[in-house]
Amino acid sequence: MVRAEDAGIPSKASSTNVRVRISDSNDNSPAFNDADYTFHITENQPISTSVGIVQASDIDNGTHAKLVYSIMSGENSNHFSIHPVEGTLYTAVVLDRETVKEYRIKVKASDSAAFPNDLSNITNVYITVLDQNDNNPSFSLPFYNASVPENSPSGTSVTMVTADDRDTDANAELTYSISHSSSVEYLSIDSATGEVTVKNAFDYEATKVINVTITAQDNGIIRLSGSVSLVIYIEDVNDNNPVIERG
Ligand SMILES: [Ca+2]
Ligand SMILES: [Ca+2]
Ligand SMILES: [Ca+2]
Ligand SMILES: [Ca+2]
Repeated sequence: MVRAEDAGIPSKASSTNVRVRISDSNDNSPAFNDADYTFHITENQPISTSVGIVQASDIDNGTHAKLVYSIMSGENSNHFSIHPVEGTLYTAVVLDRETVKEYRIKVKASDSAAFPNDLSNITNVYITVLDQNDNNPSFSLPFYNASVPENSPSGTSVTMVTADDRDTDANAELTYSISHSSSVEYLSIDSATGEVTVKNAFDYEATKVINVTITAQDNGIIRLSGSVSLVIYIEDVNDNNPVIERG
C-alpha cells in the first residue's frame, strides 16, 4: 500500500494499493539430481522395457522451469527412448549383450522458455547389459580327426578340442565330455581343457577307426551344450611276429 500525506494542519492523506509484479527471467538452467546415472538391464527384454529414470529440476517459474527430456544423438543412442516429461528411459530395441554390452548415452533436459532464452543441461547415462545364457557352446571345427598308433599306452595325448561360448562368466564356463558308441571306452577327455587321451590301448587288428561324440556344456542355470564328432584313425604297428616256416 502506498500512502500520500500532505503537510497541512490537519493533514489530508490518501492511499492506494499498488501491485508490484516481479516477472521471472529465465536465469536458471535445469540441474540434474545426480552427476550421472548408471543402470543395469538384462538382455533380450521386450522393446519398451523401462531401464531407469533421470530427473532434473529448475528453480525458475512456469515455462522457465517446465522441463523436456531428450536423448542426444550418438553411437547406439537409438537403442533407447525417453519419456519427454517423466524422464523414464525405455529400450527401443531388444538388447543383445553379445553385440553391445555397455552404453553411454547423453540425456538433455531443456526448459521451455522461448528460443533463444531456453536453457538446458546434459548428463551421462551409463547402461550395462547383463548376460542371459542365450548362446550354445560351439566348437572351432565342424568335426575333428586324429590318428593314434595302436598299443599307445593309457594317457597318450590324441588331440585337443576347443569350444567357444559367446556368453560370459558361468554362462560361458565349459565342461567337456565324451560319449562312445561302442561299449569299450577307448578315450578320455580332460573336462576343463578338452585334451583327448588314450584310456584303453587300441588294437589295429580289432578296430581301425572309431567315431566318438564330444560335448561341451556351459554352466548356466539352464545348461546349454554343443557337440562335435571326433574320428580317430588307428595306425598299424608291426606287432605280429611273422610266422617263420621251417623247411
Ligand atoms: Ca530455467
Ligand atoms: Ca544375446
Ligand atoms: Ca548372452
Ligand atoms: Ca552359453
